[in-house]
Amino acid sequence: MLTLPIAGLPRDRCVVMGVVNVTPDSFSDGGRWFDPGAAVEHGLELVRQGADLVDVGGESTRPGALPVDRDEELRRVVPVVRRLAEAGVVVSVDTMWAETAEASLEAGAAIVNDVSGGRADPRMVPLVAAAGVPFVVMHWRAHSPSMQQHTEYADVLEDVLAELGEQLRTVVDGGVAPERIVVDPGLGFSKTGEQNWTLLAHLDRFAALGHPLLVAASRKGFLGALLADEVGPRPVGERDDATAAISTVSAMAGAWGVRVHEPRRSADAVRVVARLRAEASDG
Ligand code: PMM
Repeated sequence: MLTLPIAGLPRDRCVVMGVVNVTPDSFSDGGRWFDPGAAVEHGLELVRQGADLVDVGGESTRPGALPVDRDEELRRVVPVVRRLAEAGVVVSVDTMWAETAEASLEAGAAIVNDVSGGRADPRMVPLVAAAGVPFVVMHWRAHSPSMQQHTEYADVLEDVLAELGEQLRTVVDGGVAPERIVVDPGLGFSKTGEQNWTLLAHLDRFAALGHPLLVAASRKGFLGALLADEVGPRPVGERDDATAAISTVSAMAGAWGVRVHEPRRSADAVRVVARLRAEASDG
């Protein structure tokens, strides 16, 4: 298992990243933490429930979501990042925009999580390189309004690995230290439910890219479809047990981290896996 040099994070097990969406429209929890005070309180609650770090985002990336004005994203995210960092929480900022990333780093964020892996904003890679902070590079093809029109692959696993590999080279060529890069298969981003399962079945291939691996399946639509009944897909708020199952699978595949909305179950899951791995390596 590859880890990241971030003070305050465990290095001996998969870390749990709790999600705070400061948005009115995220699929999983849209609107609930839109008020900055409520968002900060929610971030602290996630830590009490077992999150090792908190990912703060101000722009919904669900399929079809419309882009947010840059100033609005800054207004949503930066105060929440600042207050959580001041409270001693390790914060990652979920943004595609260099300006928001820069202001968040100044406010105390320790990681930049860019779902576009530096493709949306040409200023992002130079900023992260200069700041010397860890950078999450996710597999990404297009912005939210059109991303589900880009789910054509000859072979989803090989194509996603190749496209992600190409983006990793761009990011490294742009000056980001390889040991500070986290890779993410980008579940649900220009992928159908079936394609997500194919990628999840081969997490070892993503881990083998040589960077810490982040898996973010939490509450996503393909879990709702898997657990559907005659009424329809399993509602978003009732997908946390399945999410924790994916956290188990991810930790067993050697993931550095899992990004989840409900950390308690995943915090337990990653501890079970760490204990078993320690036993297996002792034995
Ligand atoms: N998914 C969402 C948002 N941010 N970041 C990374 N690195 N990987 C993801 O898969 C990812 C992400 C969308 O989910 P949300 O609306 O619940 O935050």
